[in-house]
Amino acid sequence: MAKTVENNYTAKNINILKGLEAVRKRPAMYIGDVSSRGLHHLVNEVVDNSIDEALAGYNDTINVTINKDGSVTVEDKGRGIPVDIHPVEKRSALEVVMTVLHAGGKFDKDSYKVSGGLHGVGVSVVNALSEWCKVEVKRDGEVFYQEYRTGIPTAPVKKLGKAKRNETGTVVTFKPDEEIFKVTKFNFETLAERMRELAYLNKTVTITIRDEAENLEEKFRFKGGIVEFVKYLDETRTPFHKPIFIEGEKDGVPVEIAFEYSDAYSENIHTYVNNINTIEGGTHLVGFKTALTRTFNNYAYKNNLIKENSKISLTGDDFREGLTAVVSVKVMEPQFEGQTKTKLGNSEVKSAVETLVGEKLSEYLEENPAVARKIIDKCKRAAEAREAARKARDLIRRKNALDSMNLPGKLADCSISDPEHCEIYIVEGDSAGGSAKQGRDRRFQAILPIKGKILNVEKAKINKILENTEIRAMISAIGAGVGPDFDPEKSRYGKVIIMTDADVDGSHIRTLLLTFLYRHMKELIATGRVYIAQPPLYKIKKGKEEHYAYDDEERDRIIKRFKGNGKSEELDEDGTPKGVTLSRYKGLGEMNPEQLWETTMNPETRTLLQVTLEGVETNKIFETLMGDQVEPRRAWIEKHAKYANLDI
Ligand code: 0RA
Repeated sequence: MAKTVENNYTAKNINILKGLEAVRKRPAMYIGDVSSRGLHHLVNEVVDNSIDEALAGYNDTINVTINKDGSVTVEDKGRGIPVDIHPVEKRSALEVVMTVLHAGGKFDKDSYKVSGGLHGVGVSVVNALSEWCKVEVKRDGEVFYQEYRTGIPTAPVKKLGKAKRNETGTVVTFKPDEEIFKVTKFNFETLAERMRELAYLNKTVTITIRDEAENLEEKFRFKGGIVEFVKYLDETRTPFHKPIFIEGEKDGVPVEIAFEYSDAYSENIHTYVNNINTIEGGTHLVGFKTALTRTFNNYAYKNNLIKENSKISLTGDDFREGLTAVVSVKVMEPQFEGQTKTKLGNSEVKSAVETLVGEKLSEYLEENPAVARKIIDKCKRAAEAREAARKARDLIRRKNALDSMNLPGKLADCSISDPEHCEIYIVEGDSAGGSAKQGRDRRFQAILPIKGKILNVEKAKINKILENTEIRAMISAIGAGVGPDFDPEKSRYGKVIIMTDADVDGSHIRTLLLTFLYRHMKELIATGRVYIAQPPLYKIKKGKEEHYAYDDEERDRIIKRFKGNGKSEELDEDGTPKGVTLSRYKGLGEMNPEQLWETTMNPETRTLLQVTLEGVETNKIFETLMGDQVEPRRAWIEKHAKYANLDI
């Protein structure tokens, strides 16, 4: 008998090792990637568990600390990970949760599980990808402890002593494994942005984030929840009423929505399912939009704000101009779909949101006629502007200028036509465009050179935008329409890659291009089709050996290695060891076609930065960087001086 148990135990251990090995072998399958994004995802994964405790009503405090040694600590006051001996596994539940894949351990069925997407993979994944990890649990009046190396326990769970009266909670500290991650340095701002968002979405929780190395700290607690979130998003705009707040539960779906209108032109809707930002939208968004259009239209007709015989008719787009909204729903078994698995598919959520918003918004409008009138006036103005924009588009379309039947002369198209396998490089300047045309693989890579600074679409009227030669070239090359007509599925390329010089001008041009795509082809970004090429910054040469460095850190590492090989400690004028030459690439034009292919365009060796709409700052960043007001722009650049290359 004892033998069987022992064998079982061994078999279980082997399975665990296999599980951990699978995670370490293919980390990207579990956390998306092993770049900075995946690294920060580790923290989110642990914090999600602490948030789950808050949603279950047991936790009001989360403290996140970036420690001096590069590890991160996440502390909460939840129930603590269970520690009782697991009846089947015959060992502490704590060890099971920390080492078995998907044992994330929501033993209670009625919690808001997070499935699909990148979230909800469980703390065991964080543990497996950490050089070391330590966890301390306060539960049942005692303190329990276990430690791991690359996910494997170094010893059984032990008791450290008594916990203070009634104190419970979990403290997880982990050091991401340098053998797995390309970058292991945590960025305070990146983490703070997500913590701020979580604090807005979960108004009962206080989240503190500290950086011990940089001596930074921020504390987030928003009693007003998403109402405060909307105000924060609209900080740079002038709303003309207090946020409208709708809350309730329909068919078992809790819904919370806050929104307001301002004098802005863009639409700014953020949707969440179980605290996950659903960038591609989905049924909750559709339900909200449908209810908004119908309710406002009904109210307007009933109150004679739109005449029966009026020439203008108000469409959904008109009711969303200048709208800032946060839609947050909780779904038991969410189905995530779409290119980036951030689109909610559950059909029952559409009707839940639609019904609730229909009811509550009608009530609100009846009770606040002055606000209702202001909003509808604004929508009427939007309809007029939309009509003017449509005319401008039609005028240009009649000349076939936006059509992919009429490809721009400067485009060097690729020979195959399956969009999934094709990519277009939008390249700054004719000379770099020339190198790219010669260096590319013409079967699947198209090149569109554009001239210098394109138009700043944040400041221009729609007819000016559509008359701009460079912008028209992009629209017809991509071939999926523009503005409200844009359809990402029609894109002639699966990847749209922006390739600019690694200098201030290049960064400006990249921002202008991104601003255009963000405002007029947003779904292209939301569906994960927009990328930024990463040309090297340096070439380091010693004898016949040649290396490229993509940032200063890598440059220093390579130089150090060369130094290690050399006998002399003497240095050249440029700080490199004797015989080593360092050259900085100022522009793409300085590379010959072979070098450009090898360093930046060859899919086997290049690094592409995918542009995402993650985080709530995107809209603000564009408004700040590209808008009219100089002062906020100066302040932003000053605050983000280090990241002024706009790594969105
Ligand atoms: C498994 C089950 C329960 C909670 C947790 C895990 C849990 C995990 C983490 C990770 C960080 N903080 C955490 N807090 C809790 C449910 C507990 C119960 O049923 O008592």
